[in-house]
Amino acid sequence: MRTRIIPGLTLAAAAAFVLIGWAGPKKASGKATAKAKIEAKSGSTVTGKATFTELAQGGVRAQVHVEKAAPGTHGLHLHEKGDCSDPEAKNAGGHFNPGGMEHAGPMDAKRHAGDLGNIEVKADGKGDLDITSDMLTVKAGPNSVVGRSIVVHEKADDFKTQPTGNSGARFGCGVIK
Ligand SMILES: [Cu+2]
Ligand SMILES: [Zn+2]
Repeated sequence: MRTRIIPGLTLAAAAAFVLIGWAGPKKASGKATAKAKIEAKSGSTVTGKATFTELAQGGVRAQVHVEKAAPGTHGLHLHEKGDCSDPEAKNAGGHFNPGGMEHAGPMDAKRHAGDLGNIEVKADGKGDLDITSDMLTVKAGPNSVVGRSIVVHEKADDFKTQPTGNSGARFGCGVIK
C-alpha cells in the first residue's frame, strides 16, 4: 500500500512544485533567486559563492560560502556596482546604500542595505554566512541585489568606522546576477 502511494505523492509534489515555481514569485518578479561567484582580488586566494533568495514574507536570505581565505573575521558587504573587473575590485564602488544611511552592523536598524556584517573563516580556510535582510530584494527595485556586487574584505568590519567599517582591502568580489 505504502509503496504505491509514495511514488504517486512524489509525482504530485513534483508537479505542484513546478506549477508553483512557474506561477509564483518567479513570474511576478521575473526572478526569485540571484547568485554571485566570488573571485580572488588584491592578491588574495579567496573564492566562493553567494545565493540570494527572495522570501515570501519580504526581504532576502543571503547564503555565502568562501574558501581559501585567511582564518579569522572578514567584513562582508554588498557594494553598489556590479563590476569586479579591477584587480583590487575598486570598480565595485562603495557600500550599497539606497537608503542614504550611515555604515553599521547587520543588526542595526539604520545601516547600509549592503551591510551584511562579517563572515567567520575557520582554520581550514572555509567560512559560511547565512543571514536574512529586510532591506534587500531580489526582484527589481531600488533595493534589489541584482546588478550589485558582493565583497569579502581583508579584515573585520568594526560596524562603526565611516563609511566602510575599516575592513581593509577587497579580497574577494562577485557580481550578483
Ligand atoms: Cu565592502
Ligand atoms: Zn556599510
